[in-house]
Amino acid sequence: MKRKWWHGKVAYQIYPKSFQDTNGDGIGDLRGVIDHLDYLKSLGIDIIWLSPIYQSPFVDQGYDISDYYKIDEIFGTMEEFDELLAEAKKRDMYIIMDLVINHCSDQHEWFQKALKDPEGKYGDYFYFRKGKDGNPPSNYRSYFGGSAWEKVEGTDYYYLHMFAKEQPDLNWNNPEVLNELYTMINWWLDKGVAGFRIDAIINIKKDLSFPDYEPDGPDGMTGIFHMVEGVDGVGELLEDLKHTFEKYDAFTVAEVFNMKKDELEEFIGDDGHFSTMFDFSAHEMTFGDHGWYDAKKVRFDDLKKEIFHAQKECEDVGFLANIIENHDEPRGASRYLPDYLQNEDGIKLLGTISVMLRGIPFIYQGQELGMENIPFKSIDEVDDISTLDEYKVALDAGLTPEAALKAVARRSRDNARTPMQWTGEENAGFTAGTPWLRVNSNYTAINVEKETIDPNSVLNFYKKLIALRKDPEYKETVVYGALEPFMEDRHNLMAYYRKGDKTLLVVGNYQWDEQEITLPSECKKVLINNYPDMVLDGNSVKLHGYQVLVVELA
Ligand code: TEU
Ligand code: CA
Repeated sequence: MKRKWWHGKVAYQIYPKSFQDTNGDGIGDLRGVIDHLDYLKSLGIDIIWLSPIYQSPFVDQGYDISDYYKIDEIFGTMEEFDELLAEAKKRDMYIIMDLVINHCSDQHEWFQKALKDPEGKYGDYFYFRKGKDGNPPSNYRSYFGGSAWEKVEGTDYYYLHMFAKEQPDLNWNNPEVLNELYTMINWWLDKGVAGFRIDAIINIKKDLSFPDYEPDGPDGMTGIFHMVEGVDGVGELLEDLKHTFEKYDAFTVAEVFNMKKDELEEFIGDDGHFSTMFDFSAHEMTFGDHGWYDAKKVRFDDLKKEIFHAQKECEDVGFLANIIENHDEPRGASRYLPDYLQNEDGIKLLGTISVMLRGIPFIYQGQELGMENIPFKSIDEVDDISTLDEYKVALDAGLTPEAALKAVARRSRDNARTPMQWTGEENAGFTAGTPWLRVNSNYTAINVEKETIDPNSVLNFYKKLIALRKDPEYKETVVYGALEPFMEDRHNLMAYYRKGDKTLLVVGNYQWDEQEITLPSECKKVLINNYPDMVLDGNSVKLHGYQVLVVELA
């Protein structure tokens, strides 16, 4: 594997709207990000991914961009963005932007022009097709529910939107569109952004015959992902993009779902289209067959199997970006730990398992504090477009309103979007005004201020984990060492080696009962421990409930 500048880095995702408000409008802003760069630096963060800050009507929280060259005024100004870049640079930190190019906003000038003349130049920037006998061109259900085709009033035309109807898909077969996108990408790279997180990229490849698929729900439609799975050749579309990134030695992390088995090398190999891509294997395990309401509970042994499988697949190919949560997922602490044990030890165990994997760790804002899901009191508290749709899906499936709320609350994207918890003061120190989304009431116990001074806090534990990745003595092993499972079949035990110039063993006891294991060789040094002690007798270790260790072996 070719060595790259980002291999040893640790990344952090900021959801700007919920990070820090500085002008009292209840919405996080760029000034708030600048103000906390030192906090992130002290945590050990190198790369910051900003969820979209471009001009947007916010139908899907900024993932609907109406001008790729403007900072939305709710976040601040371009001058402030430049200041952020400069301040990050001073601290040896890198900023990456969210690149949302499968679709734009229906308020984008391209789409406004297209609507006026679907057969004209701008009509070809999108996918306008005529309906079939008064029906949409095909039976696709969009990711956010309802038909993926929206009728243009007063014409026979429909346009394609894989997400909300306010997010029309861009036509990647039109060279003019690609030119517009490449120009824009170059413009941001010239400005000094270090790269991009690339949104929903697998969806850019369409089957232009737009075939119908077997309906998979009571609405008679079929999830549009069936079209994605049924078409090959996304890689061809990505070639030029790759050269653009190469020119700048940019770091890119792709959001890829529904990848074909043989595409891994093409995506993240030495000459791959992206630097890395997220490992969503844990997240994917909780997908329901019909919606969030029939989402599956994850058994820890299965989770472990998935993680090891993903690591194995990429061991000779490249690096995955490892996550526990992001802005589309519930909080890991609430999701991957059983209810009765969502405590600090469990949270530290999850964090260790993830951060010590081979790959690039991405920490989502608040994860380092052990932030948890928010108990929604009513569906009226929900902002997220996807949650509102899934609520409807659950009701349509016959769930009572109470049951439907409970089901979608577990999985809601808003769980991760509640304001960052900075202090124990009102609104967790996030805003002096009214927060756009309710602050989780646990903020008096879980916040940066409190955790900074508590040596045993989740925050200080994360600092140690990240510091270990960067420790000159262990860096080579943690970054490049092979990952090998240890005692893979032991129930409720997650254990793996990292083997480089040193041999490390990561062991986590995912249960309340003690568990005894025998180390394969002598323990030279304990590097990470979420308990004050380690019960060692010869080479045998008695692990406490939810104990996690990283040890150096002889
Ligand atoms: O998500 C794309 C995605 O593929 C979805 O699976 C998404 O996770 C799901 O709909 C959640 O309910 C990306 C962004 O991360 C997401 O926030 C955006 O809403 C979406 O693209 C559209 O841009
Ligand atoms: Ca603000």
